[in-house]
Amino acid sequence: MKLSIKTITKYAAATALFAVLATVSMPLQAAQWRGSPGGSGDPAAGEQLFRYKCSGCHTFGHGDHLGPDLANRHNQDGWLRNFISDPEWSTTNTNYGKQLLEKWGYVMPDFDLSNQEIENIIAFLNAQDSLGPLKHTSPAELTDTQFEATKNIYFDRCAGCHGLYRTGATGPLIDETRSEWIGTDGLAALLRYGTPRGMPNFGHSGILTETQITNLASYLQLPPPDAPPLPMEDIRASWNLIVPVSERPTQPAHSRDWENFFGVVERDAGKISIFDGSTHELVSRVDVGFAVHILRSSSTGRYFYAIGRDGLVTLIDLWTETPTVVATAKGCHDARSVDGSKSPGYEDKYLIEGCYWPPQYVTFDGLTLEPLTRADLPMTDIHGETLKENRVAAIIASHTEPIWVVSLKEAGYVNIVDYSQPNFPTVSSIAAEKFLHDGGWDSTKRYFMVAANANNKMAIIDVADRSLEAIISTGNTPHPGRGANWLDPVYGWVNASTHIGEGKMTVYGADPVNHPQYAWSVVREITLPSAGSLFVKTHPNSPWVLMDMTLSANGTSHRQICAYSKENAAIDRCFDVAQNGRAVHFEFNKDGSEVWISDWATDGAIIILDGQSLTEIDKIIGLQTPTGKFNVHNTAHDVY
Ligand code: DHE
Repeated sequence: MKLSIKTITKYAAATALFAVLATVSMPLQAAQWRGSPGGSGDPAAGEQLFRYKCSGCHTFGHGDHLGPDLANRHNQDGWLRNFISDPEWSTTNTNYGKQLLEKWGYVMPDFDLSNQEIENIIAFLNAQDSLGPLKHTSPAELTDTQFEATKNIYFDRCAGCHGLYRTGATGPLIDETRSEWIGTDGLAALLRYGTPRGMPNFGHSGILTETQITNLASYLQLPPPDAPPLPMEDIRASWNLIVPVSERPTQPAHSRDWENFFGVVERDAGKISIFDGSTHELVSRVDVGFAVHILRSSSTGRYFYAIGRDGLVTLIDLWTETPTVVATAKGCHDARSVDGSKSPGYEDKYLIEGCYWPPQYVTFDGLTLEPLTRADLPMTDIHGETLKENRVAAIIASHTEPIWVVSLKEAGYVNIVDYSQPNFPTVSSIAAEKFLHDGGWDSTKRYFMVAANANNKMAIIDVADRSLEAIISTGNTPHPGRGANWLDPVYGWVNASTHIGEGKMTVYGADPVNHPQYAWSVVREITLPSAGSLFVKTHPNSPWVLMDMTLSANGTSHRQICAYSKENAAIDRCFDVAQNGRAVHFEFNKDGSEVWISDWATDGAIIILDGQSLTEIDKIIGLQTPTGKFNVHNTAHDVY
């Protein structure tokens, strides 16, 4: 059954039940158990707990989900009791636990339940066996105001991974049919606690309230509303040239080494803080777009381009006395990527912004952000299927040709956009793999290596030949950032990705000239303590390849980073870096003698490690949700 607002209204009377589920003891089917509880547990309390905490991953009688269907289990209660009370121990020390890990790929989170709570859950499971599949709680009926507010929450928090039309990409498909199958309780539990596969715990971390979670779980069972276009006239109207080129300095108006500046994204503050990489001093803090995502450097490095999730591009001049915003423009309602023109003769001349919504890319003058062209994306994927949504993921600029390499997420094409031609046309469309996301250059800057993360693959594009070179299966949800290039003692030049869905760095040969026998094959698989990794990074002068485990759900690894020795081809150490939040993303300084890591928290920090010893040499505190960091030299020259 598909749910519409009308059918939801039908359930209005039952809806209030869900609202109280989170906080108040609620009998539901428990009336049928009273008087025959069985064991020392209370099945009614167990049902409440099951719905609130377990139903995100488990169904009762509706089939397997992220964990097994718990109807008619064939295990002894004793085993289950031990398993719930210490999932990590049971997974490591029992044969059945090992089988579960093999099958499901991760250890069940430990909810730290009391003995009585565990008894209650077991009593519920046993009692429910005779009652059949557990009925879903009806979704809440949303007023127009609640619907609008919830739509905005979905747009801000969920659409990036699941898509505006919920067709899935980095996160799974959650259209109304699948959402209805997961059910109101299951959706709420997922939103509340997240998953070991990388879904954030929006409730537990205090980002969403229980009411917002209830509304979102209900909203997901309705068809998605249509999203508006952004035509060229609106893009032009958004253009704000704050400092004309004629009023900007013709040489740096300060004596700092601006090529060693770091731009640090303070995501939830909507600000970029710019630090002097030589002295670690704050040089400037500028306003940028909502939930600012990343920075890219212009070809000369003089300008930073910031891209906000609201599609606002901000041009920051690093030559003014203190770095200053000189222009802004908005080419998308929702965006993640931007890059400048880097080919000889076109330095700093043009800019491209790729949209998550609408399906388009927009080009701008690189010095003023005057909007130049808007191009619709094709709405057919590599298999000929018609798409409702097609988002621009990673964009990378060639250093030798006047082209941008543009990944189309849902379509699975990598497009080549030629900025030397009038109207910036797409001149080549290379069929790669669906669900393209992030990636970077190989060591020669001929091959673009991009993760098709929902398909567990890396696609290798030969940009010089405009062809698909290879597809590599790497593991569960690869997420390399820009990736890392280094010389392996056996395999020559290699590149690597870590994974969101499993604790593993996969290293693949990337040296088709000197080591063709290993090129584009997996040559090493390096086990990490946890899944949840977002970034892997190195620098030509560093002995290390560094990786984070930002989304780890094991309680410790989210604070840590791991260092892999290039020389020994093994993990050397994993250690705590973040104190207040999660360790995320790396950036080396210009000469690779330092590496900067974010402690991603409301009261966040940048931890600066010595590039050789990896000991902490400085800490910049007082930053709000610092995420990505971009060194001018390394970003302009694609050093990673
Ligand atoms: Fe990113 C790169 C998309 C969430 C920090 N991220 C990218 C790229 C894409 C992307 C397409 C490649 C851009 C390029 O190279 O042109 N990111 C998305 C999402 O869709 C997603 C999963 C969900 C969302 O709603 O945005 C998402 N990203 C995040 C985060 O939560 C991170 C950790 C912090 C934040 O911004 O909220 C984050 N993404 C980054 C960073 C890079 C990035 C730091 C650039 C890495 C680099 O070294 O260049």
